[in-house]
Amino acid sequence: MKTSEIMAMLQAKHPGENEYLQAVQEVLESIEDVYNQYPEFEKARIVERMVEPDRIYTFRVTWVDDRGEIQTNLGYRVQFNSAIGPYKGGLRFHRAVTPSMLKFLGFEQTFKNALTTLPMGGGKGGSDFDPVGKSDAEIMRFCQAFMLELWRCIGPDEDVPAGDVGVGGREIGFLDGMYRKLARQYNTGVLTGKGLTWGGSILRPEATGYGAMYFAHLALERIGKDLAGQKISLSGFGNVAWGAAKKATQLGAKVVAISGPDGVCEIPDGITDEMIDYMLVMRASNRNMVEDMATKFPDKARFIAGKKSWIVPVDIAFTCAFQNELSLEDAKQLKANGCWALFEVSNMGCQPDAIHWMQENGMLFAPGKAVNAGGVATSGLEMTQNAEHISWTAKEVDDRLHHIMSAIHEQCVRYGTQPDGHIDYVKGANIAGFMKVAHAMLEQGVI
Ligand code: 2IT
Repeated sequence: MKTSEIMAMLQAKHPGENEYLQAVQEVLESIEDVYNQYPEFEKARIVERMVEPDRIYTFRVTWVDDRGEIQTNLGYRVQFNSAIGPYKGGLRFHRAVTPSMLKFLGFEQTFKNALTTLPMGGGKGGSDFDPVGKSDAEIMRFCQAFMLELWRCIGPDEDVPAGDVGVGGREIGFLDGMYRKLARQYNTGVLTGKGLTWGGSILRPEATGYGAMYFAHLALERIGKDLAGQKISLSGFGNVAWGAAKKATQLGAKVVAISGPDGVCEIPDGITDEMIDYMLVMRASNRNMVEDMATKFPDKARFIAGKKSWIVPVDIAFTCAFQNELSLEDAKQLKANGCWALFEVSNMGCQPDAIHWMQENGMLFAPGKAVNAGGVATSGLEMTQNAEHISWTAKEVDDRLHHIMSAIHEQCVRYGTQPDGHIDYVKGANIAGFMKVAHAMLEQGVI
C-alpha cells in the first residue's frame, strides 16, 4: 500500500471532501510502514475497504419553526465500520455539517472506538440544522422530525448514536422520546447520553473532559511531570470544555482561557466552580457567545473579541471545540509564549501542518482519537448498564473510565515508542486502532 496512491484514488472519487481526505491521509501516513509488513492485509485489500463507509443514509428533515414557517434540513447517518461491534458515534447538529464532515468523523470514530477496548464499531450522523438562536420548542420539533427518519436505521445491537457538537442531554431527550414512541421499545439503549432517570449513565456528560485529563495526567507522569500547578487553556465552552475544566480544576491545574465563535475569555486567576456551572447555562441559552461569561463575571474574566484561546500564555493547551481549530500560526504562538504540550480533545482539532510543526519542535502532542475517547468509552459503559438493566455508581463508572484511559495510553506507548524513547502518540493511536479493526476484518472474510 502506498498512501499517495490511495489518496489519489480517493481524491478522484470524492473531490472536495476535504475533512474526510485529511483524516484518511493522517491515518494512512502513520500506518503505512506497519501495514506493509503484513502481506495478508494487502491481499485482502484492507485499506481500500476500510476507507469507505459501509453505507450512508441521507434524508430530508422538515419541521415548523416558531413563526409557523416550514423549514427543511438534511439529515445523515454514516455507518462506517462494524467489524468490532455495532456502529457507535455521535450526532452533530451544526450549520456546516456535510457528508464529508460526517465521513471524517465516522472514520476517526472507528479507530477511536477500537482503542477503548470495548466492542463498538464506528459511525456518525447529524444535520445541517443550526441550533444557534433556536427556542427549546424548535429544537424539540426538529429532533422529533429527525428521529422520524433516523429510527429505522438504528438499533441497540445495530447502531447506537449519542451527542456531539450541538447535541447534548436536552436533544438526546427529545430524540429518545420520539424513538420510544415510534419503536415502542422502552429499555433499548438505542441512544447514549440519556438522562439519569431513563437509562443514562452517571458521569457520561463529564466523561470526555474527564478522560482527556486522565490521559494528560498519564502522559505527563511518564515524563516526570504533574497536571497540578499547570496553567492551561481550553477552547470552546460546550460539554467537552465543561468536563475538562471541572476535572482540570479538581486536579489542581489553573484554567485561564475558554473561547467561543465570538472570541476568547481570559481568566487570569483560573476558572471557579461557579463559572464552570455557568458554562452549562451558556450552552442551554443557544446564544453561542463566550462573552456572556465576562458579562456575568466582570471581575474574573476579560473578553477579547475575535481572538482564539491560543493567544493566552499557558503551559498546556487543550483543543475542545471543532476540527481544524488550531493552525500552524496558533501552534507557533503557543510555543513562543511557553506552551510545551497540546492535547487534542476536539476531533481532528489541529491542522496537519500544525501537528507536524509541534512534533518537530519538541512539543508533546496527543491526538483526539486517544485523548477524547473517554466520552464514547463511557457511552459503551452506558450500553452495558442498559443491557444488564442496572446502574453503576459514580465510583464504578469512574474506575472503569480510569482503567480504559490507561489502556488507551498503554496502546499508544506500545505502538508509538520511537527509537529515541519518546512517544509518537499519533502513530501509537493510529496503529493500535488500525491493527484491531484490520485483524477483525481479515478474520471475517470478504464481506
Ligand atoms: O466524538 C465522539 O466520540 C462523540 N461525540 C461521542 C460518541 C458517543 O457515541 O458517545
